Order: sequence, then C-alpha cells, then structure tokens
Amino acid sequence: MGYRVAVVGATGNVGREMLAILAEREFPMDEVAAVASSRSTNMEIEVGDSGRMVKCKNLEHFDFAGWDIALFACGSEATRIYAPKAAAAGCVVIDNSSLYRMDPDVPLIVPEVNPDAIDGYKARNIIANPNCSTAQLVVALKPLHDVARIKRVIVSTYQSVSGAGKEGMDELFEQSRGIFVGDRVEPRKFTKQIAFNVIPHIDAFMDDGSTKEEWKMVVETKKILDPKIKLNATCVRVPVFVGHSEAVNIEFEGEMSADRAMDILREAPGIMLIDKREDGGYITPVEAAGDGATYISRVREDPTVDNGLTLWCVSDNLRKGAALNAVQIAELLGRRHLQKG
Ligand code: 11C
Repeated sequence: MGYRVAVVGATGNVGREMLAILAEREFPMDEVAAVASSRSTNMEIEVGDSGRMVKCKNLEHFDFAGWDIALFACGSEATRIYAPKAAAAGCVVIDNSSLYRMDPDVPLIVPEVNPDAIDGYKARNIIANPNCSTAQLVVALKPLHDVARIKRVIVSTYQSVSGAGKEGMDELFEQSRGIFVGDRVEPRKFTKQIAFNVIPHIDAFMDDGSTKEEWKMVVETKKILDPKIKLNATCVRVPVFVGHSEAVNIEFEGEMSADRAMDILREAPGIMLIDKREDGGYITPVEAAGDGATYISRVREDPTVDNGLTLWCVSDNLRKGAALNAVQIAELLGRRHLQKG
C-alpha cells in the first residue's frame, strides 16, 4: 500500500523535478496528482522518464482531502492560499517556498542535518524545505560542526539562473544567442544583463544593504544547524543554467586540519568529496547538474585565522536544493510518522 501524493506547481522547474525524483526513488505511491494553475489544466505531463503520463488538475478546485502528502512548489502567493487548506484537509504539506521557513511551528528540514526536528510537524501539518543555497551549505557544514563546532562562516555564492525559474533560464539563453547574432535582448527577469556577466543581487534588498537571499542563508542555517553560528553571505547570480556553487570559509572553535576535514567529509551522508589538487580535480556545476549529491572540492586550511578552513561546494539547486530534499523529507515522514501497509 502506498501514498497518495500531490505535486503542486507541477509544471515548473522544481515541480517537474519533484515528479522525476518521486519516480526515480520509487517513492511508494498509489496515486500521484500533478496540480497547477488553471493555465495548465488538462496538460499532460510525464512523471520523470517513467512513461507514466498524468493530466494536470486545477489548483483552484483541487480537493486535498484523502491525499497523504502535498509537495508544494508554486511560489509564496499561491502557497499562502492553498497550503493551509491542504493542511486543514489532513494532507501534510512539504513546502518549497520561503513562506513558512521561519515559523516556529513549522520544522525546516534537511534530512542529513536535522531529521529529528520533523517530529514538530503536527502543529501546522506543514514542513518547510530550505532555500537551495542553504540546503547544500548545511549538508557540508553539519559533519564538520559535529566534530569541531563552527563559530563563523563567510560564504560567497555563484547561483545558476534556474534558481529564478524557467524565465531566468530563457533569459540567459536568449541573451546569449542575441549577443552572437547582434539582436540585443533587454533584461526582464534579472536587473542587469546576465549573459557573459555576473550580478551581485538575488531577491529583494533589505534595510541593512544585504539581500533577502543573503538573509535567508543566515537565518535558515541557524534554524537548521545551530543558532550560535555567525554567518555572512554574498549571493551572486552567474550565467550557469543549473547548479549553485559556493566558496565557503569556516572558522572553528576546535582544531580542524584539511586532512581531517576531508576524512570527515568523505564519510558524511549526502556528500561526494572530489578533491585531487590537480588540473580538473574538482567539481563544477555542469558536472553536478542532474545529480543529488553535494560535491565538495578545494578543501584547504586558511592560515589567516586560528582553525580556519576554506572549501568549494557545488550542488544541483533544483535537486538537493529543492525537489530531492522535499522527497527525502517525504521519505523521512513516511518512516517516522505516516507508515503505510
Ligand atoms: C535563487 N535561491 O537561486 C533562489 C531560489 O527562497 O526558495 C529559491 C528561493 C527560495 O534565486
């Protein structure tokens, strides 16, 4: 006996990945519903590469009663209206938007990092999925923090355009093409030209001069991993289609050599350490795209502080950063709270 699972926002970048990952991981489903806005009603979409086709249902009229789990990937506006309805109907919502992440009654979960926090989900019947740039960072930090306690993290991100949805990907493609054929494409989704450029701005500006993407990395890392960790982020959009990269500088309370860190990371869940200290002996986003791992490369000591370490961290932002993490949360929920059969 399996679950009845609804994917809300099924036609978007993350929703499609959610369907694909449910199929790939053979999540036990008796039924899967692809739910989307009225524009997509009756559109046929494939569940990953399974050959199984489903017709999109209209979110406005979808009855969540009798559905066990809803994976939401439809943005904050629709989530604000429909997630509480789904939760009230007895369906557990796993939400990919930022809406509920900092709600004290909503667990914010990365299964490799804070699985026990899921037990609090019953307060609202909602579980939050973190921001993509936070998810891969805490997977990398957790095993090191367990050994030598992290005091401070300085992170610079190199975030792909798929983080801004299909429109972001289309803009990079069309602008790049336009530059070659002499047909200028003005920025629409991004504030400046993204093709052959980098933009030090993701999400809205905050009063202190940081951006909301940077703020999310701070507060989400504290909620998931440890409120005592101090973190400063600079988030940058780069002309990469899929895969977020991060240059991470970490200051520990205890000793942490590069060799010890590599031994720890090699054994840690969700991590692939690729660090050959030679030409090409590291991972780039092109290689991480389509995969579920958080890749770590370029591990080295930082001689400018006591117990300092620097590393490079790359992951597929649509997978570990969104859809895969959501499906892993569903698996954890199934094991701990919603056993079937
Ligand atoms: C980006 N990280 O790359 C964002 C996308 O809070 O879930 C995800 C935003 C979020 O633009």
